[in-house]
Amino acid sequence: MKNKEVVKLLQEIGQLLELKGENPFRVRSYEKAAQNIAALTEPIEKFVSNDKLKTIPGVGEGIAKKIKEYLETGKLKYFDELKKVFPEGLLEILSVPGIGPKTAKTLYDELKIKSLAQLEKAAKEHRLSKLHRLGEKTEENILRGIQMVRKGGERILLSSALFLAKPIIKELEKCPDVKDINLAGSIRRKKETIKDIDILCTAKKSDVVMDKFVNLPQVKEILAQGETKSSIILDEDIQVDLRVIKPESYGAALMYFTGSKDHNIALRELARKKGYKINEYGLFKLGKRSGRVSPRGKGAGSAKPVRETRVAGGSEEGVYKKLGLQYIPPEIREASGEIEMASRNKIPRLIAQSDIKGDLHVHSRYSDGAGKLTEIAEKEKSMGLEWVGICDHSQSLRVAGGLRPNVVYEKIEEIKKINKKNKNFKVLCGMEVDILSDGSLDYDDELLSQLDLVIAAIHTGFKQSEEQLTERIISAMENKYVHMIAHPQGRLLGKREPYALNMEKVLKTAQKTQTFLEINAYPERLDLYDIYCRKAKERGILMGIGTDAHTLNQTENLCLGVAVARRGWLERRDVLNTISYNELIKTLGRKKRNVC
Ligand code: DGT
Ligand code: CA
Repeated sequence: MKNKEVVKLLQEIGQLLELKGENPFRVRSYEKAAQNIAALTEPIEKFVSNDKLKTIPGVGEGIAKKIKEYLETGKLKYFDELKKVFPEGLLEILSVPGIGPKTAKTLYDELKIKSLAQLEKAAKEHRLSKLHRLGEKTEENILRGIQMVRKGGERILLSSALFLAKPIIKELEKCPDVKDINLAGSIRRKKETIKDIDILCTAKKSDVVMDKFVNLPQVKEILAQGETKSSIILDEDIQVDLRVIKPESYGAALMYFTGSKDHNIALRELARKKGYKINEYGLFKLGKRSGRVSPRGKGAGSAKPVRETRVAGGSEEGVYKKLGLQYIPPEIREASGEIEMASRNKIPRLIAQSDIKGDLHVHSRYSDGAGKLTEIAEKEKSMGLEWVGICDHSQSLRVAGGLRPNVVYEKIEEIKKINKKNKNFKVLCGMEVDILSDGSLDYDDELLSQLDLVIAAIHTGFKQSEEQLTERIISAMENKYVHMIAHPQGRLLGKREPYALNMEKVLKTAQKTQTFLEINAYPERLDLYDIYCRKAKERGILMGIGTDAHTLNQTENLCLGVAVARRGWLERRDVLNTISYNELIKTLGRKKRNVC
């Protein structure tokens, strides 16, 4: 699968074109194509073989041809020619968040900076801050950006990791020797980025499973093949570790390798206080007369062997229970109060995928999405949902096909007709309205009042001060027609830090104005993030999951939103997507009635 390579190629072409001063629409189409390919749930090669490349938004005739050439020959003449115009190393510099083509050019012209290492050196020596236009703050941001690029290279998005892991699990499950199998580590906890994929299983004969594992077609390199652990590198340069565990230890091992490390440390401490020992082999009662003598176990400073008896280990539930704890779902095993809550039986029933009835944020062909309204409705319906909020971009976001007011009215009419025809599925006419630099909205109240769903978002002016950005969001929330703030923190994982916001103020205003906050489930965003979801919940703020889908397949990313919600301890009642269409309409009307 070459999705990652193609994304990088298109992003780099976009950057070089921007540097050349090309038409911004052309630049944007490369960016958009790259973004949409990054979020694909299928290999790009499949789109080529099925002749479906042009169904991906942003991929027109020209880009499709380039992708084909690259996949067929491993090279792209157009890109090679384009690169010749610029110094080598420039692309590396452009990958640093906050360094756009203009800054890169200044750095080259004035300081002869041609590589990441030279850039880092210059920033550390404060040579950047002396340049015209670049202040100390930019210099700090650049240093942070360099770290992000380096870190970003080591970790992959949760969606990509799941995409790579699922077929491996499926293949191994087919092995008749395999009994239990599960993901562990950060991918099981659904962290937003993943370093490596951890898999655990039980098997009658470990060598058969290990053989199958290291011979999977997607394996690029075998790092190790052993009886209990094997490690491979996939074509995408991601490491996968498989451990074969004895059935009596499977639960304990799953807990240990799921982590988090801090959760494990806290559990170990609790176990110790209760007279147990916990490790990846099981939970053992210490000091009893009966039982085995620990092979390694000698009490600290004592010459007497410590006797230990296994009291649990086969299942996670069994281990938690013996420790006097309620079962703790993997997503909240982060040592953030879950153990104490579990000891008091206070772990809530977290929201589940099966609770979801709709998606609040999908783009259609009206702006920069690929699907027609009816196609989106059909797709969502086929996933068992009951409603969808179709929120296209507003007029000032021209590069993303923002809608002029008269077109919004056309969309309203079309949706009315669709809803009339459909009894069991409803489309909400929504818009993702830009919060402009001065905090005003991109449409007037008259138009906003006609919409079923208004989500407001910042797409420009990220470099404003914390005060300005916070004020922009606050003033949007103070508009009685704004239901929800989309991707409130504006980060792009591995590419752009969240913009400077005073989150306490944002949460306080959301609570006061009864504005909802989005959990944007676009793989690169996952924004609002878990810790703020939890804070929002504590304030009684309702959250809404939006996939921000630009293609039909991207609507399947709802599961990522559910993952973030679970990591944020959210329950069904905290999330708008779990209510029926009629309840939703009522809930959306509440702000207008109560607050403003
Ligand atoms: P990652 O791979 O960086 O995305 O995050 P994890 O959490 O998957 O970390 P990884 O793969 O290094 O280790 C998997 C799990 O193994 C981790 O979540 C907890 C457990 N673990 C690893 N090292 C230690 C350790 O030193 N002490 C304890 N108690 N547990 C550990
Ligand atoms: Ca891991």
